[in-house]
Amino acid sequence: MLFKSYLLTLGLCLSATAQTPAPVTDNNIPSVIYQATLLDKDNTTVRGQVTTYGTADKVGVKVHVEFSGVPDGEALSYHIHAKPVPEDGNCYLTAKHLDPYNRTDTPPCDIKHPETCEVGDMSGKHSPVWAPCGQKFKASYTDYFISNVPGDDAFFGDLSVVVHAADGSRLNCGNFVESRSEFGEGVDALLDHFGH
Ligand SMILES: *[C@@H]1O[C@H](CO)[C@@H](O)[C@H](O)[C@H]1NC(C)=O
Ligand SMILES: *[C@@H]1O[C@H](CO)[C@@H](O)[C@H](O)[C@H]1NC(C)=O
Ligand SMILES: [Cu+2]
Repeated sequence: MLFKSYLLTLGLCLSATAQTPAPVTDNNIPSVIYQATLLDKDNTTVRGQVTTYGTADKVGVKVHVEFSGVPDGEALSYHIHAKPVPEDGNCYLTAKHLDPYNRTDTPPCDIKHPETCEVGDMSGKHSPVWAPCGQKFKASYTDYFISNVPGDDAFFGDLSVVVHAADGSRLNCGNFVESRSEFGEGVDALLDHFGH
């Protein structure tokens, strides 16, 4: 205990859990944007995008999520999956979650300890998808464990997003594609441009 308090007074952080924590990504590319757009499918109303932005300090990746057509009264989950969606749009061919540290999805992600969750478990780390009837689900957050650097263990830019019903079935999915920011520096530059 003394040792731990000593470290804390030095401003260091210790994890209290047994699971090996995912490292914070601190070398992300500021100017890169990756966006995944859900497919047009005729057996689900769920549509939308997950857009990611590098930031000037390179620590973590900013994520903006907008999903419409969320079934009334349901809370959906969504993840980054380990393979892209193939040409035929089959969300079941995207393998499991992005999980470079082999944690698996058991036990479930604890939102209070996101560093111990599967890297791809976005709803586990940041809350599930819910919206009042007729409204969109919107969320913006920084994810400290995904990476927009090709070749990094936690790189997601060539992978997919899958949205699931409560029973785990796969409602919709889409692949990330890269778009360079026309303002050069990801979300910070965008916000500066619009005077925020
Ligand atoms: C996770 O499992 C894969 C496949 O078995 C293996 O190649 C990889 O080295 C493992 N990674 C870690 C961090 O244990
Ligand atoms: C939607 O249709 C596809 C292709 O027929 C099927 O694989 C999938 O299970 C369906 N999804 C739902 C939620 O019914
Ligand atoms: Cu999933």
